[in-house]
Amino acid sequence: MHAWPASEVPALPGKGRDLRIHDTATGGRITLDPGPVARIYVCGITPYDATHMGHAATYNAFDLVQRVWLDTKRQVHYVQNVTDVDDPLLERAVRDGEDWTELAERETALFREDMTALRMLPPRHYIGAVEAIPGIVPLVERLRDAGAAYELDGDVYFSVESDPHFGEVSGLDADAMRLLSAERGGDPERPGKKNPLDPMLWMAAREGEPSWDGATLGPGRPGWHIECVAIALDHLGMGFDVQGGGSDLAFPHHEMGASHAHALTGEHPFARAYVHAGMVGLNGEKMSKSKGNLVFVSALRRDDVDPAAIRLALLSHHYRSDWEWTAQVLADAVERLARWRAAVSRPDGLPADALVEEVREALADDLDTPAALAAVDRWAAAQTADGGTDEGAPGLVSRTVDALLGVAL
Ligand code: 5CA
Ligand code: ZN
Repeated sequence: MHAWPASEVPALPGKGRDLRIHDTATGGRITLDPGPVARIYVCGITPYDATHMGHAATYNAFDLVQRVWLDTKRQVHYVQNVTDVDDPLLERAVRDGEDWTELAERETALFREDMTALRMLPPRHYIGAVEAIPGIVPLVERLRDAGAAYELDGDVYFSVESDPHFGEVSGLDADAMRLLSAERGGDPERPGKKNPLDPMLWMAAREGEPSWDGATLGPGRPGWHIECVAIALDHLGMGFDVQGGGSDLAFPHHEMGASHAHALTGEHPFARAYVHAGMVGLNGEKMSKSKGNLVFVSALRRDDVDPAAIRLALLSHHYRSDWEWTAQVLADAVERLARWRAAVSRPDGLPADALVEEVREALADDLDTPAALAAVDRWAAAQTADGGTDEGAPGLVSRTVDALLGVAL
C-alpha cells in the first residue's frame, strides 16, 4: 500500500538528545539507544470509520518519537499496518450494505489525508493485512508444526503457554487478562481451548465472509495479532526499538504479538520498548468507533479548523495521560497558534538558542509536550513584550517548532 507524502523536517543547530521513554513492560522509564537506523512499528487503523482525535493523539505521540530520533541525526525505519480485514470492518460493511473493500479503501484514503494535513511523518512501509496474508500463512504453519498452536474445529489457536515470557508486556494477572480478552476481540468463553486466553491465529472460512488460500491451514483469514507480527518481522526483524499504540493495545494485542514472535524465533524481546498512549475521551467516555462518540479530524478540517491548531491541541496533553476532547481544548490551541505566529512573524527577536535546548530536553523527557509548549509560550510572550535584535531568532523558533513538534507556523 502507498503511504502519504512526507513533510520536510528542518535540521536544527546543535545536538539532539536521546529519548527517555516509559516502557509498559518494565513499568519504568528507559533510555532508548537505537543504532544509526532506529526501528519503530506503530499499529495502524482498522479502517471502518474516519480518524478521530484519539487516533490522531496516538499517532502524534509516535511521530514525536521519530522527530526526536531524526534530531539525533539517526535515520528512522518506520512501519505501520492497516487492519483492512477484521470482524469490526466486516460487521460495519454488512450493517451499511457496503462492499468491505470499498469501505476499507475509502477510510484508509481519508486517514492518509488526515495524516498529511497533520504533518505526521509517513511510514516507510505501509502494509495492509490482506497484502500480508501470503507471509502470515507460513508463520502460522510453523507455530502449529512447532507445537505452539493447535486446531479447534478448523480454526488455529496460539497456545499462550508456549511462551515463558507471556504476561511480561502488560504485567496483568489472569483475571484482568480474561476480562480484557473478552472486551478486545478474544473469545475466552469458547469451549475446547487449552487456555481461555489463547488467541486465534487463523480463522477457517465462514459462510458469507471473505477468505484466502491458507495452504495446509485451509481457506480462511488471519487473526489480528499475527498480522502485526508478520509485518514487523518482515520489515524490521526482532529486537526493534519501539512498538507503539494506544493503551488499549497493551493487552491482548501487544502481549500476544510478543509471544507469537518469541515462539517463532526463539528470540526475546520482540520490541525493546512497548510504548502506549493514553485514551482520549469525549463526554466522559473513551472515544471509540464502536461507541460512536467521535470528533473526526476530517470534520474539523471541513469546518476550516487549521490542522496546525488540531496538532497543537493534541500536543497540549501529555501523551500518556487520558484526557477529554472539548471545544475549549481546541479554542486554546487556536489562540496559542495565533500568538506563536505573531511572535515569529517579526523581522527579529529574542535569541532562541536556549529555547531549542528547552524543547529538546522536554521531548527527550518522555515526550513532555506540555513543557515544550510552555517553553515556546514563554519565548513568545517575552518576544511580544520586549522584542529583540536577533535576526535569526524568529526563523529558528519556526524551524524548531516544525522539526520537533510537527507544527508549521
Ligand atoms: N488496527 C488495530 C491495531 S493493529 C487498531 O487498534 N485499530 S484502531 O483503529 O482501533 O486504533 C488505531 C490506533 O488508535 C490504536 O493504536 C489505538 O490504540 C488508538 N486509539 C483508538 N481509540 C483511541 C482513543 N480514544 N484515544 C487514543 N488512542 C486511541
Ligand atoms: Zn497492531
